[in-house]
Parts: sequence; structure tokens; C-alpha cells
Amino acid sequence: TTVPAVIGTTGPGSIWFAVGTVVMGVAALYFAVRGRRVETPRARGVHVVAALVPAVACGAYLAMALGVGVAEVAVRGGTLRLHWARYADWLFTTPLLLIGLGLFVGAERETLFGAVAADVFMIVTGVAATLSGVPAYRYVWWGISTVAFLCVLYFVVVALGQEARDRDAATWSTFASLRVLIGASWTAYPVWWLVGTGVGLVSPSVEAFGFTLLDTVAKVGFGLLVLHSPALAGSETPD
Ligand code: RET
Repeated sequence: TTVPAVIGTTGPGSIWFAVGTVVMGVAALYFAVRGRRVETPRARGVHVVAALVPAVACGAYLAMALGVGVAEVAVRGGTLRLHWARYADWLFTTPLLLIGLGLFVGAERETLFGAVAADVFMIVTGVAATLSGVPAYRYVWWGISTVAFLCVLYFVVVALGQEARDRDAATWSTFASLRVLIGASWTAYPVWWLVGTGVGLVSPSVEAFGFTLLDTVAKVGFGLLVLHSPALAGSETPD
């Protein structure tokens, strides 16, 4: 009898799930404590989002560290072990990040709604890519998800950019940094999915490390940048 190859597994990556749990937990606490004294609705909204994103991720990483949410997919003559908690995380945190960016810029509700809709479609079709057992279908879904991702990018770079240009200089300059952070870190996800989950060029633990690193940049980096923006300075209650 031949033992089917295990392409992905809970074991090797679990150190990174533990690291992710701690990093996200600390970030959530830091952003929440920092937001305690914030007064203006704008700064309050941005703080809530900045803290919620790593809080959700902390739960997802804990689930993965404890082996919850593992799905086994038969593909390429082997068994691919997937952590769907990652996608549950993204389903909530990517719209939250877009909402946070929208609140910061003071975006039109309609623009934001379009972006969130494209974003949810991107994650759901990404799940289809991940769970599909036929290799060719995995790449078809990846392609569909990537088209949705390009729509999200269009929103962040072009549509929101036009709105941010009309705001004060401090808002515009933080927005310009956030746009680079989001453009670069988010683009790495579909690429890393191809390398790890798609083609399987790297080991499961390297794949887990990569996603943990990306999540840290995309979530914690976003919070640090936006909360330290000069545009939000002076929104705290004085002592
Ligand atoms: C998948 C695979 C299918 C193709 C595409 C993907 C895009 C994922 C993205 C995830 C972003 C996650 C973030 C999380 C942090 O908070 C689903 C990997 C396009 C863009 C920013």
C-alpha cells in the first residue's frame, strides 16, 4: 500500500500559528488601550477597526495552533491539509481594513460598499480555489479571485485616492503611505498562495511563516501607520 503524500499539515507550521496568536493578541491590546481616551468619532472609528482586526486574527491563529478548522482535500494524488480558519479571518479582517481606511479618509459610503463587495467575493472565490480538488479548477478560481482583487486595488489606489486628495495635507500623506503598504502587502497574498497552496514550491511551515509575516505587515502595520497619523493628533481627551 502506498501512503498518500501529505502536502500540507498542522504540525510543521504550528510554531508560526503560536507566534501569530501572540503578535496579534499584543497588537489588539495595544491598539485598544491606545484608543481608550480618543474623542472624535473619526479617531474612535479608526481605533476600533485597528484593534478589531488583530483581535479577530488572534482568534483565528489560536484556532490554527490548536488544530481547529483543518480541512483535508484530495488533490494531486495526495492530501492537502488546509486551514480554513485563515480564510474565516480574511473574510472579516479584509473588509474591516477597507472600512478603517474609508473611515480615515472620510470616503463616500457607495465607494466603500463597492470595495467591500469585491473584497468578500475575492475571499469566497479564494476559498473555492483552496478547497477545489481538481488542479485546473484551483487555478480558474484563483484567476477569478485575482480579478476581484484588482477591483479592490482599483478602489484603494484610484477611487479612494481621488477622495483623499481633497482632504487636508496630513490625511493625504498618511493615505499615500497606507496605499503603498496595502498595495504591496495585499498583492503578495495571491502570489504566496500560488507558491505555497497552489504549486506547493515551499514546505507547509514556510508557507505558514509567509502568511504570518504578511498578516503582521497588513494588519499591525496598518494599525501603527494609521493611528500615528498626524491627521488624528489632538483627538485625545487631555489629562
Ligand atoms: C487568495 C487566493 C486566491 C487569489 C487571491 C487571494 C487574495 C488574498 C488576499 C488576502 C489579503 C489578506 C489580508 C489579511 C490581513 O489582514 C485568497 C490568497 C487574490 C488579498 C490583507
